[in-house]
Amino acid sequence: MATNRTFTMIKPDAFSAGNAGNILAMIEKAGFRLVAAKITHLSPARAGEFYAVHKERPFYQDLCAYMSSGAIVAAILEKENAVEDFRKLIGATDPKKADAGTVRALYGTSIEANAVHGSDSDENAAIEGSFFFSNLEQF
Ligand code: 3AN
Repeated sequence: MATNRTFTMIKPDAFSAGNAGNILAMIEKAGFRLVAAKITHLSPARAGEFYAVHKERPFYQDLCAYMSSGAIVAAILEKENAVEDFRKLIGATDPKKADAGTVRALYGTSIEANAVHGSDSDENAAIEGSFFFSNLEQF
């Protein structure tokens, strides 16, 4: 995947609250192109695989249970400087600490249920995108 791409998930809290459309609109308004997107549902095992990097953290089990608790949107986004600009758009991990107007400040409800995921590096964006989309050369 090119380095002008990032990967996001609209998490179960935001999806079940009916905020997926508003969040996607915010993302497009900020200049990101939707390259690929799908509504899907992670099993606990798949959530565990996605968050394997956090395996040793105390919140890992809860995070996997939460991320497999309902439907999500998985999407690949394109924009110059995508990874960094998207992290600015979504705000800090803890919605209480996120800047006003960011996605997490608007739609997150807790540090765990923080509405969206955003890749933290170009390398992880590519890995995470491939986790959900197998035929990336078509996009
Ligand atoms: P970010 O998503 O901002 O990159 P990470 O990678 O540190 O944050 O954490 C991954 C996910 O783990 C977060 N999006 C959040 O859902 C959850 N998480 C992070 N820190 C905590 C915490 N202290 N307690 C519960 N869940 C957490």
